[in-house]
Amino acid sequence: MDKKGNKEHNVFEKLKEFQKKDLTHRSGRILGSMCTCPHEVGRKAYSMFLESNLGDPGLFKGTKMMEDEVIATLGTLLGCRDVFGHIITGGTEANIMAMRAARNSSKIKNPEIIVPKSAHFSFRKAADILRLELKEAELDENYCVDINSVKKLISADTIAIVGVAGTTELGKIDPIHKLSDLCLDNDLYLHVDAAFGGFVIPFLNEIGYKLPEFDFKLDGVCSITVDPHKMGLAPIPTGGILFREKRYLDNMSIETPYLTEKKQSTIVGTRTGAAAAATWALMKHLGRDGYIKIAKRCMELTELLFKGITDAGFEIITEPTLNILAFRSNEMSVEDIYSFFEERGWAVSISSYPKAIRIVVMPHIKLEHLLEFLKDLKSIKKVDKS
Ligand code: 0PR
Repeated sequence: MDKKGNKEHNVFEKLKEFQKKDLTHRSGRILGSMCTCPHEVGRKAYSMFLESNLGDPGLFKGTKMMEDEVIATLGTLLGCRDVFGHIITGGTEANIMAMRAARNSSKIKNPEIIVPKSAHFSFRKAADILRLELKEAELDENYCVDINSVKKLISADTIAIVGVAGTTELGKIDPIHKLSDLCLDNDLYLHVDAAFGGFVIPFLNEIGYKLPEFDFKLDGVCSITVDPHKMGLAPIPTGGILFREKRYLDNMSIETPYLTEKKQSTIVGTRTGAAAAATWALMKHLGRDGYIKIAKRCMELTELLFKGITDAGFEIITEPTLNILAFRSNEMSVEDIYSFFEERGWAVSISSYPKAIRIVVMPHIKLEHLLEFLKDLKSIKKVDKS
């Protein structure tokens, strides 16, 4: 640190230099991310509550009221108003909390969890931190978890099963109703990772998409991850964890002797209230209609991209269920396609099962961006042959 401070103006000039090196969502060049431009209303609400700490909620009673309202609204959206939970940093923390709740609610000595092969890597972190044995279930031909594979993995040490509603790489929805029945029959904890899908599936279903049930309407579902900082348009870091029963939070609560709350169940201690405020403001401002419009537009653009990629002669891995799609070519390696786009300033990503170029059509992506992308895609083959 400099001994003497610098003029604010000079500091901000330096900040701008750093910022210039970053990509922006607004440019439409980020095609492989689940983040997006935070909505203006979320930004404003976030900056209003910068000093609010939900780690000591007695000091910030208004913010705590907002968090409670946000949890109830998310619960209602996901099939049960009377849920218990918190607004936290994101899907990783939510998944770790869910696995911790499941572990602390069981008496098994060497606990195991079963997750689909498609599960986000945050479950590996959870398994590592919580010393859980992680077993991976196979996928079916539609890249959803194979229920028979899950059944085969159940042992006397299984404490929880995970299903995903909106897989990270392909946007698929596991057969949660089957997992729910299985968990009810075997008295097992079922966690649904809807970090991505939680802010899309309910809205698409309202306009007739007929996507499968995945939420608390299914009796076996014990907890759900739902991230406002993905399709909810909230600023980073804003995640959500919902539990059907309060005992799951109680089973992992730690006494907090000198705070305004007596017990704390979250992993993070000091945690921003701004995330709860931003989510509260966004849900109030956009309403269900606003989110329906956003989800519908993303799906329409995904369908347009799907058609464009197919017409350009590339192979789509699977028809998109949500606003994520992946493709490959039988003439060119995925790495070469990736480099081709990278050289032209596009940030796509690579999915792993199977290896393919993955695109997430987030709300910051406009028609013009996709048309430009498709133009570049069509030129690949010419470049490849020359
Ligand atoms: N669960 C699912 C289904 C996810 O897709 C993700 C993240 C998580 C949990 C973890 O959420 P947090 O990252 O909020 O802890 N999915 C994205 C991914 O790994 C996150 C991401 C976002 C990655 C933007 C890159 C990026 O540029 O692909």
